[in-house]
Amino acid sequence: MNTATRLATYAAALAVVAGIGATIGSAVGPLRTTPAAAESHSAGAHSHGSSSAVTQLPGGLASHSSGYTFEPVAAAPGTFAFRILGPNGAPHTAFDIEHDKLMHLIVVRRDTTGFQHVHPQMAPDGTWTVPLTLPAGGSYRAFADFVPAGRLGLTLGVDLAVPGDFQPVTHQPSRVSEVDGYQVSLDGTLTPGRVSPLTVTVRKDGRAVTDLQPYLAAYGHLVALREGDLAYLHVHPDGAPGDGHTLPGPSIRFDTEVPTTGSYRLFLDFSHGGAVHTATFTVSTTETEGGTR
Ligand SMILES: [Cu+2]
Repeated sequence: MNTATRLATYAAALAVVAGIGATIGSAVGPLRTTPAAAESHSAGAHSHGSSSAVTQLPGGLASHSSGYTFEPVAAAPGTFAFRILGPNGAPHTAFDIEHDKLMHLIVVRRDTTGFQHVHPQMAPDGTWTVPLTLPAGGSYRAFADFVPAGRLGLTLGVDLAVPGDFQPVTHQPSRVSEVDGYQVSLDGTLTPGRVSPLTVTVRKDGRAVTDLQPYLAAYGHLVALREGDLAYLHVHPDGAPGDGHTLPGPSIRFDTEVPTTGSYRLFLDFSHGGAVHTATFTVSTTETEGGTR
């Protein structure tokens, strides 16, 4: 498909997405990354010395990377559908499980409100579908976080536009989140280019929660987005349920690495009382711990 055809297809497909008359936004073009650098989990990934200068970007900034393409397709109202095209241009169907799932889809409005984390199902032809409603006007970013079988993990992103009034929300630094009757606090500092331990602590009605339920093979799942461009950052829980030393709360530890100075929005999914809750934080690399508490 040439670019014009492809964009026309996107527009036609997205007009159907969730019945919202969406059109494609500014999905950026191919960007140069190396598979090893693009999604490396190692703190030293930035120091691979080489004469070939390669732009190393965090995940989620491109719809195409390392040979794979995130392509929305037409879907019934209230449903989002897409394919991941492989290096040969055909829909890719072989994926490895990561955090209990073959595919993680994160959708958030570009002002980082309305965060959703869902798990699409794949048909044999490689088409993924998931119920999805985008409730308010604005430009949204959809992230597909997956691992092609036998390869390194990737996060690809596309924009979804929803017509309607848009009132952007700004976020002040915040290390305490109130959600569904829970009080969730965040400790730790973000240091650019270094793995920084972050600890979240979950309380309900002021009492420590010590019976968190496993969710996505952990007691919590943390997504970090850089404010300004929504770079998507991998965050790894430290310890897993059943490993003999990780307790089911009240604290959950994460190893977080942010690439640059700036402000980051953090979204913590945790499971308790049979439901998944999402706590939200806003942390700047320049603030010192305790400065805003
Ligand atoms: Cu997920």
